[in-house]
Order: sequence, then structure tokens, then C-alpha cells
Amino acid sequence: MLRYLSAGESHGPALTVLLDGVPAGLPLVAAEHIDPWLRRRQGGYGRGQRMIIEQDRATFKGGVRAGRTTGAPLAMEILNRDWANWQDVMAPEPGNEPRKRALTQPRPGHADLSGGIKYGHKDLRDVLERASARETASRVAAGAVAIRLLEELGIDACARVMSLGGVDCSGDMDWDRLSDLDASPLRSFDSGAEERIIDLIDAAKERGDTLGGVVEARFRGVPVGLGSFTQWDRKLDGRLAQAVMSIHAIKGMEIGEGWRAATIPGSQVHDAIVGGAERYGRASNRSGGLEGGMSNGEELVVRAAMKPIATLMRPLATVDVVTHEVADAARERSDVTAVPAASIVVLAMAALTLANAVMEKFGGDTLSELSERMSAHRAYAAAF
Ligand code: EPS
Repeated sequence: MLRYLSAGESHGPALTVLLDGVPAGLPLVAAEHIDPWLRRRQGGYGRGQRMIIEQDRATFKGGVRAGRTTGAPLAMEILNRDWANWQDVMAPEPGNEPRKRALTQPRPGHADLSGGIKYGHKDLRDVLERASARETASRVAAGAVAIRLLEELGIDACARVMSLGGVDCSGDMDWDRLSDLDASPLRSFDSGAEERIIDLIDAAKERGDTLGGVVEARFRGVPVGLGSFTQWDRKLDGRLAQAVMSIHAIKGMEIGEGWRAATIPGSQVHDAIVGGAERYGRASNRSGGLEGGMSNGEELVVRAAMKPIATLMRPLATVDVVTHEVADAARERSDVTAVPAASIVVLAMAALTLANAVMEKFGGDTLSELSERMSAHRAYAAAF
């Protein structure tokens, strides 16, 4: 089983990522397989000044030798370049002016107030530093390893933006145009809608406001039967929901037609089964590749709704936790939107979940063991 953990604060020295259970023999080079995903997560129109400072790169601290995983736990480090500006505030040693840049005016919609009450911090910086979406860089580093593993097993991955600020930019899904997504400022297939959305982002910035949106993670080549119908906690949809809903600012999640399926008759929701003599398939894929808690062999389609970022340059009202007086919520700097970045984070978390389900079903200590078992299963399922 893959196990993922991370540590590190937004303005601390570094993010530390641990990923246990990756089979031995996976070709893995940080600059080739991890850093490009970190770069994608940093991108997108509407990001703030912090992303000018950071240039995220992963360095292996364990588990990889000569460009291949050894089977030992993977350890990675991503340095925070902004740490240079925060050493006096964030130093672990005592006596370094810890109250400098203290934050006592909790932001509505952020973890500040509940986290402060929970852990007994009046300086809410002790909450926001770890609650910050900076943490998602760790998720993407771990997810990039999962994407790499899935790729070796014949499973392709794609992350894109479906709508932003209420404007649809889904366009037509096209696996042959993935590089267009990297070139697009919003990671969308609809360049016409993008111009309108960019205007919206500029206007929101002007107003001191922020914007949310809907993103999609998609996988092609998923084998039948990942997850299970037999027990609640083995259902793949449930496991994907936990992974995706744990991402900062994600407030909704659907698989396939999801919310829309609740509004139309069953005859327009379910997908007819075709094939049989060769591989079974579906005439449509409104179920998003998942039925009965299991993958069904069609493309896996996971969508998530991101609320607007909670740090507003024109802040909402709050209450100061020291003076108990009405105040404006804290603001430093913020992204106007991080929806394109969220598409990469959703993909990373979905990939980790999928890779985990693959390891659970097929097992293996080495990549070749895993690949052989999966190929045998693909042949079996096709002939069923
Ligand atoms: C974030 C606030 C901003 C974002 C940050 C998440 O950081 P700062 O307060 O340093 O300007 O840029 O996101 C990242 C650093 C990142 O890597 O995505 C927050 O409060 O959640």
C-alpha cells in the first residue's frame, strides 16, 4: 500500500514529503517526472506574488538511486525560497521575535479561528502556516510519483479547468492536445472563454476579491475492478472523495455526471454495456468510469468545486482574538484565483488514490511483478 505524509510550513525552510510503498525499479528522475508537475501547480492566470518568489523543485532524500526507486520509502524535499524573508518570524529556535507579524484577526473561510481555539494559539500564524495551500506542493510531488507509476502501467492522466468564476471553459476533452493545457493560462481547452475569464479575474483583483471554479482529473486505461462493492471503506468513489475533499478550498466533488445525474431520469444517466466478444465497454460514460464502488474500465472522471480563496484584499469583518474588537480580517497578499493550480492538486490526490488501489489489487515489490500481474488481469477481463 502507498502511504503518504508531509510536513512543513508555508514560510518555513522546506516542505518534506514521505511516500512509502512505491515498488522497486520505477524509473524516476525529479527534474523529468516531478518538477514539471510542480511547475504546472505554480502556474495559471490569477496567481499572486508568492509564485514569483518560488520555483518549486523536488530533491530526493531517500528511496531513489541512479534514477530508479529501490523499494525503500521515498523522501523528498521542496525548499521554500520565501523562507529567506521569514527566518526571524519562523525560526524554530526560541528568542527570535516569534510575535513579529503575529496574526490576530482571523479570516472568514480559513482555518484561522477554529484552529486557534483548537490548538490554543492567539497568534493565528501558528495555524495559517500549516493550513496554507502551500502544503499542496507536497501533495503534487507525491502525486507525481503516482502519475509516473500509473503511466508505466498504461494509465494516462489529465488535469483541466471546467469553469472559473461561473464561466464555462470546458471545451471538448482531447487526449491528443494535452500540451495545449500546459500552454493555456487557465489549463482549459476553450481559448474563447478564457479571454472572458481573464477579464473577470482582472476585475476581481481590482475589487480585492477572489474567484472559485470547477476542475477535472481524468484517467485513461484504468483496469476493471479497482476498489470493491463489498465494504464501505473499500469503495473507490468513497476513497477518491476523501482524497479530493481533503484539498484546501474544495467544497464539492462528483464522479462523471454527478450532480446533474440527480436531476434527470435513469434512462439518460446509465451507460449501455457493449462489446463482450472482445473487451466490454460502455456506449457512453456518464458514470465517469465508476460503478458499484469499482472502476469499470472506462475513463475515470473526477470533478471538484473550489470555493474562492479566503484571503480577501478587501477583507470581510472579523473579531480580533486579543482585543475582542471588531476588525478587518487579516490580509497580506493572496492569489485572486488558484483554480488552474487546484486541477493539478486534484489530479495528484486522485492519482495517489488510484495508484493505491492498483497496488492493493495487484501488489508486487517490483515494477515488473506489478506490470505482469496487471497485464494478465487486463487479458483476463477482456476475455471474460
Ligand atoms: C496561501 C497564501 C499565499 C499563496 C499560498 C497559499 O501565500 P503567501 O501568504 O505566502 O502569499 O501563495 O500558496 C502557496 C504558497 C502555494 O505554493 O500554493 C494561503 O494562505 O493558503
